Amino acid sequence: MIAITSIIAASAAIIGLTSAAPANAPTTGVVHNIFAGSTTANGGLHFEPENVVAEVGDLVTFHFQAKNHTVVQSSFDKPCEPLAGGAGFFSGFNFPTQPNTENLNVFTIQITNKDPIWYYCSQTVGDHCQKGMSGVINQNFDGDKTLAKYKENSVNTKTVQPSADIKASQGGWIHANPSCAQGIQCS
Ligand SMILES: *[C@@H]1O[C@H](CO)[C@@H](O)[C@H](O)[C@H]1NC(C)=O
Ligand SMILES: [Cu+2]
Repeated sequence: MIAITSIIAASAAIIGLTSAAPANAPTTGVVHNIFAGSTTANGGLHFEPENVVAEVGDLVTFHFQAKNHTVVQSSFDKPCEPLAGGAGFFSGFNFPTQPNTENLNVFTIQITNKDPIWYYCSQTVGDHCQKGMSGVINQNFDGDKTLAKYKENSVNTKTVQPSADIKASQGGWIHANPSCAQGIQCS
């Protein structure tokens, strides 16, 4: 687990790729790290871990690995499409990464309620979402809206980008990857 202080320190030194600053909401100090592009699972078209339980005030940090992935918030009902109304998060295409490294930057969101958060990778070259590159935070484990079902429903969809400017991130913030200062190779 990464201390919240290192996240805040890292975000202060940022390159300003994204407009959203860290939310002023109270934080628990808990950071969940999710790795986009695991080289072992599903040919790298994978978020690891792809099913996370997080509390209100926790942070979720996406670390990008090899290839050129994104993370986009979606609904369960419309896989591979952004959440309606433009309210969801989007990392933007800002993280092309060399094999066996992590990107120099990460994308962090804050959990503000306990509703399920569905997300996918919007890379169309190679149809990442249709091939199962998706995940969930706070799935309702009593219901039938499962991640397996989301992936099944993804297969015949067409990926939609949240905005015409595919680098325009929203709903979270881009900041220096704290792992790079801790011995992880970054590119
Ligand atoms: C990343 O993917 C996007 C969308 O397919 C593409 O426009 C962009 O050129 C890619 N970047 C690199 C460095 O490959
Ligand atoms: Cu991807």
